[in-house]
Amino acid sequence: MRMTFRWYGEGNDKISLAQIRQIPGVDGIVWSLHDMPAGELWSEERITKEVATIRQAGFHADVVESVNVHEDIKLGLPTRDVYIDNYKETLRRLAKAGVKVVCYNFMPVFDWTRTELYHPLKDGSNALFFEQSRIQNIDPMELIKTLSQNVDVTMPGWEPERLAKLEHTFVQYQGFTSEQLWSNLQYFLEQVIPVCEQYDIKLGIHPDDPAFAIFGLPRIITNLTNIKRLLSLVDSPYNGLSICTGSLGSINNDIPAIIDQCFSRIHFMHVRNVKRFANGDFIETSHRACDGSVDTVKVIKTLHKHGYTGYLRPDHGRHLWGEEEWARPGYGLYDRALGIMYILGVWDSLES
Ligand code: CS2
Ligand code: MN
Repeated sequence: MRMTFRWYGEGNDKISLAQIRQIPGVDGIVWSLHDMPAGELWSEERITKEVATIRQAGFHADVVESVNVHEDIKLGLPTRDVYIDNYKETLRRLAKAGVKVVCYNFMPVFDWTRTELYHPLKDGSNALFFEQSRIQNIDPMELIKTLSQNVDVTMPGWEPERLAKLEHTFVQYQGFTSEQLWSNLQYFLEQVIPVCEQYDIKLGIHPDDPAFAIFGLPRIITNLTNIKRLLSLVDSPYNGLSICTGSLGSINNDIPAIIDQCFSRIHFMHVRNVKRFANGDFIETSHRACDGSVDTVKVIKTLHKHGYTGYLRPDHGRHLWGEEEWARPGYGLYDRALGIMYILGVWDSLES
């Protein structure tokens, strides 16, 4: 297992590489060009510069999360081919810069969705929260406006250019079915995977978060059956997975079973915990197994049993010790660092 940490880049992340350096066990930075609109070609200069910054600080830059997929590709519009060509060229350039794995997702319109960013927990910290009844009764535009009011950072999938077009995008998705989404995903993978094979760069799709349809938009990367279907769309090791225990844990998935059955295709792991409530709400918790609904110990044991040598990172953490004042929602320093120590603690005890 190779421990990594997601970092949003110089001037864009309040956490520094020097701080990350002090977390035991982290040897790689998961990065992206976060200001790059989905569908744009990434410039070689920008890629080289970012990789150099990361390497100079003593880390590898093997994992990119994410290269976002343009909405026209998901919608299957005739204009998709231009964006797919850009995607292929970006992959070639990343591979040349030494990148090994690219994480992406195929969720219509939104990346991860929550109804509250700072929901209080009993211990005095706060965390991302999802409340079913609020999602059902709120207009998505209104939700986004409310959530982004007090946040001066851009969250993944909430980039300004996406939000600006939100109303129009919703109209485009009217009547859109999950089968259409599957077929557009297949079209995309059939084009892109041969490039991955040629340049030795692996794709790992991130599960949908939460793992069920919201706002009437289909979501397909949600459970074992669908993950197997995804893997069979193009049967190549380069068509792989980023398994996120928190996303899959938003419903009652047997994550160790998913790892068992799809192990050879897992290139990247996100480990975090969520507590599900009987009414379908869920809140993000510490990484500890007993704090949430995901048996994170069993997840780590299962990876260890298979001899996992791929990349892994802690995912969202709670906001601790007042860091919600400055940290990006879900991406503070403290709980992700604690999460790493927990994951490594379990791993090391298995090793010994
Ligand atoms: C996060 C996502 O929701 C999550 O679990 O890890 O923001 C993730 O980074 C993207 O969906 C990957 O494309
Ligand atoms: Mn994740």
